[in-house]
Amino acid sequence: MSNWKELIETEHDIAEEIEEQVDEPPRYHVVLLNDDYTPMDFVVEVLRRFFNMNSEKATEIMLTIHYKGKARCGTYSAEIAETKVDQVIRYANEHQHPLQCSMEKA
Ligand code: TYC
Repeated sequence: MSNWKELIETEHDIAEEIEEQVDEPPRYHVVLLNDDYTPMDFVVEVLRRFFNMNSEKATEIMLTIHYKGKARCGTYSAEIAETKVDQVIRYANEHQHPLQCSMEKA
C-alpha cells in the first residue's frame, strides 16, 4: 500500500520537474498609442484590418486608447507581434498618419 503511494508521489514529482523544464516561448502584447492627429475612424479600421476585431470591439479599444493613452490589441509570438507592428506603422505612414504601435513582453 505505502509502495503504491510512494510510486505515485515519485511520478508526480517527475511530472512537475518536466513541466518546469519545458520553457514556453515568450509572448508579446501589441500596443497602440494615442496621438492628437490620427482620425478615430482610421484607428478603428486598423484594429479591424490587422487585429481581426469587429466594429464594436474596435471602437471600444480605440476609445480606450483615446482616453487612457494606450491599449493592448493582441498577444502573439515575437515574430507575429513584430510583423503586426511593422504592418500597422507602414499602413499609417502610407496614409500620412502619425499612429504609433509597439510591443511589450507579456
Ligand atoms: N486621439 C485621436 C483623436 O482625437 C484618436 C486616436 C485614437 C488616435 C487612438 C490614435 O491610437 C489612437 N483624433
